[in-house]
Amino acid sequence: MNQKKVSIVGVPMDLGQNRRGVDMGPSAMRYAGVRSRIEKLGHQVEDHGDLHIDFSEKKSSEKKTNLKNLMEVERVNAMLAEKVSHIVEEGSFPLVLGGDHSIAIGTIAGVSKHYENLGVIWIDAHADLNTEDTSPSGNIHGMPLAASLGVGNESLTSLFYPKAKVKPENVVMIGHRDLDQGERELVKAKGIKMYTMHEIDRMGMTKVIEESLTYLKGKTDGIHLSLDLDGLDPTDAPGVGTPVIGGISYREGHLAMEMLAETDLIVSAEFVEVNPILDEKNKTAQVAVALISSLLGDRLL
Ligand code: B3U
Ligand code: MN
Ligand code: MN
Repeated sequence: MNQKKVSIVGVPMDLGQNRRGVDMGPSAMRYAGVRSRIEKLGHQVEDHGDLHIDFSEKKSSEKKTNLKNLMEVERVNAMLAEKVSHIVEEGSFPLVLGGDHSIAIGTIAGVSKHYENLGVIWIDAHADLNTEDTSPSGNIHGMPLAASLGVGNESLTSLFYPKAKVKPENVVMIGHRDLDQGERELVKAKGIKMYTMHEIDRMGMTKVIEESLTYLKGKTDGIHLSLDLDGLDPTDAPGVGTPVIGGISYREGHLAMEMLAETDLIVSAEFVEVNPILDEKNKTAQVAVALISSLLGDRLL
């Protein structure tokens, strides 16, 4: 793999969901050696530290909506978009460490400003395609993909610039096994390409990634990887807020990352939902760091 400049941004956000602890995700991944692992691959790393989250905002007055902590989630995502956009401008690879998945709204907004047709590969147990009308929880971490497609509350869809950030035909979803009814309907209505665990079991991860890249190649000018650690099986990634049995194995995860690395099409990535409080001896952060390393070109030989 070509040597890159990689810029790490930590986003200790936990306001997009109900369980405390995911705010410690960036720390846990740093503790697991994310920087040195990437440097060992020959890349130049700059760690921008963590964005500041105002947790007290939780109790303050909100816009009239059932979206939890909307104002602070919106503020942090706007800051993140700005930061990520700047990193892309500098010719560096943004690597965003979460934090809950609501931060994908900011990451994708920042990257997509520089790409007419940004592709997105979304690896997750959940679809994150809810809106304030379909969400069973009001948790914004269940909505970032919908928001990036321009669907949902305007505060989220118009973040950074007032346009949809990604086109539905430029999205591939992988690893799903927990969908809400509104999400199913949106996948069908928008014709989004989705490889659930069923397809992974039937076709194997190799074919899933090959097909995904063939699907995105040609029509996209760069691909963002958004990886929710709960896409992996809870035996391999137990430290997540909403584990769902029957997920992607450690080996399948690595295979996917290695195949993505071989293409050189990935222009940015985020690894989210690591929750050290629910983890076993930082295992999930270590898995995340190992996957990051594979995505950036790590090979045995
Ligand atoms: N789809 C549900 C549950 C959920 C989404 N993302 C996670 N859980 N991690 C929701 O609340 O939108
Ligand atoms: Mn998610
Ligand atoms: Mn998830």
